[in-house]
Amino acid sequence: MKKLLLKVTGMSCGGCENSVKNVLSKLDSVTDLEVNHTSDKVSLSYDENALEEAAIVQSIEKLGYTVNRDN
Ligand SMILES: [Cu+2]
Repeated sequence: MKKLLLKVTGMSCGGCENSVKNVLSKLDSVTDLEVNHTSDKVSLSYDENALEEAAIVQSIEKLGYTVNRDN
């Protein structure tokens, strides 16, 4: 399992958190999912053999949020 920490900007409330959680929880192998709109943090673990990081990022971006990987 690989751990991934992303800074996601654009989330403004608990509803945004839930949108992100819903989408990511449907992806293959994702576990330990935590989303916090106050700190702009999304953290999760996933199986690199089952899922690519780009797919995770794209799923969040499709919702209209901005993903920064430089943290
Ligand atoms: Cu919101």
